[in-house]
Amino acid sequence: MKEIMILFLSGGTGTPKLLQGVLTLISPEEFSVISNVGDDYEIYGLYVSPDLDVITYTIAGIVDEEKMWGIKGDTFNFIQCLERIGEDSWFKLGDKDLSFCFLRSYLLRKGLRLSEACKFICDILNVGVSVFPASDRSIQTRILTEKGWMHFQEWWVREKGSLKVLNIDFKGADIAKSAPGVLKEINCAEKIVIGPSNPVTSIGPILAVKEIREALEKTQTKVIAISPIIGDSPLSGPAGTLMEFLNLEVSPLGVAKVYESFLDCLIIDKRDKSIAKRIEKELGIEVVSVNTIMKTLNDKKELAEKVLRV
Ligand code: FO1
Repeated sequence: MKEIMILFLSGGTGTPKLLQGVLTLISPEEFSVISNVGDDYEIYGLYVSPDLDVITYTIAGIVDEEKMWGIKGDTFNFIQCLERIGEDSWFKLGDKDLSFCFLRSYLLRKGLRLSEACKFICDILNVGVSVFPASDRSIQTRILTEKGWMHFQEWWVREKGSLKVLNIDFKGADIAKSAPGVLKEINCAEKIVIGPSNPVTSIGPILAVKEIREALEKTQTKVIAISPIIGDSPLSGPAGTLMEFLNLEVSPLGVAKVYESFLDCLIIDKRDKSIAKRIEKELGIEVVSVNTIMKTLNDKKELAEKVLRV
């Protein structure tokens, strides 16, 4: 039986870094994670789930901490072979990373659900934390550009995020149900934390699942978010460009607006103290300002301590 239950909603990069800090403070049984699946991408005949993987690899202690995707010390023989035969090789999937993606694809082909395949991989890697995909159904983040609609990975990695965003869609989200266990986690959590991930393409597809958004809006549990935006720029990734497209102010206030209907407290960076009053006044959301830049393990631990204390 779990004692304290903290539920994290996570994309890649920022929230997994925070989880590294959380792991220094509480045991894996005391928290669980719901992952974005909007970035999931079928390439080279494999089902790649970047956010599920970075969460799992981070908790297992094998993530490539410099990139915050892939496995540390991985080799790229497969990608080099593709290059040699003149195939597309822009999505740099490492060999060890590929083996887990292959296993997932194999299990899915055998008829398992994504959440079941995720549990298998977590067990192999001794990940004691319960990690859930937001949904077992495909939710695909797609971006409209002047070259037409493309998958998020094609826009972000292949085109280096350089094409103007004309529209964003979470294909399949309208009919997606939450994966088994997800609603129970939301309803039983003692605290819900939306990590410092991109509010549009990392947390957005999770919230696009109607059941999940409704459960967050209904819960009496305190919902906390950490702003991934400091000043007017994101800590990493395309959050700024995508928030601008949605006419959201690229600031912690813009982040608070995305989560407004269920958010109780927003943690912002101490450099943004001046915006705290606006958020509290305009949205009635409590604001806590601390250092949110996570460069060292100590930074991650200190931020995790503050999050657990709120
Ligand atoms: N990001 C890149 O910028 N370049 C890559 O070649 C790349 C490959 C890749 C392979 C597996 C994986 O799980 C993630 C990978 N990513 C790569 C990261 C990914 O595109 C995004 O950063 C996440 O989807 C955002 O959370």
